[in-house]
Amino acid sequence: MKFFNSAVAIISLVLTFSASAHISLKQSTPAQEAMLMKSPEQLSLTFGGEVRLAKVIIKDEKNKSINFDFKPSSTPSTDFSWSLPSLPQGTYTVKWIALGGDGHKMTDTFRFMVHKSESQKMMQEQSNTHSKHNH
Ligand SMILES: [Cu+2]
Repeated sequence: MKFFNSAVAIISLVLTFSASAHISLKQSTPAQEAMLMKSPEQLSLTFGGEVRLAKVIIKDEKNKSINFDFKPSSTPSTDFSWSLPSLPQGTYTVKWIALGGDGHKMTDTFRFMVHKSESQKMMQEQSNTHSKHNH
């Protein structure tokens, strides 16, 4: 009986872990490693299960936070989106912190790039510097 109890405890622990691990970021806009030719209008996150978002931070390559209208979610959901301010050319890192139904905390980061703005695009095409990029 004692063995049975600890076996059950271990099994439920394993199940809890795998259930939490299954909730992950399924899709985002901009996508991970996206190379955009203009500033994205929105940031959207889609999770594989319902989560409460505790924090979403966007930082530029100088580690400066971008202000947008993020508010922690009070009700669990799978889809979130916010409008973004106009982002200058650069590489951005999105960090999110989410809580699963069991209170398990999950966090991850992804990157996207904003290339030349529309007005700079013609100059970009003339000088054809894209091949000199090192990413
Ligand atoms: Cu490039």
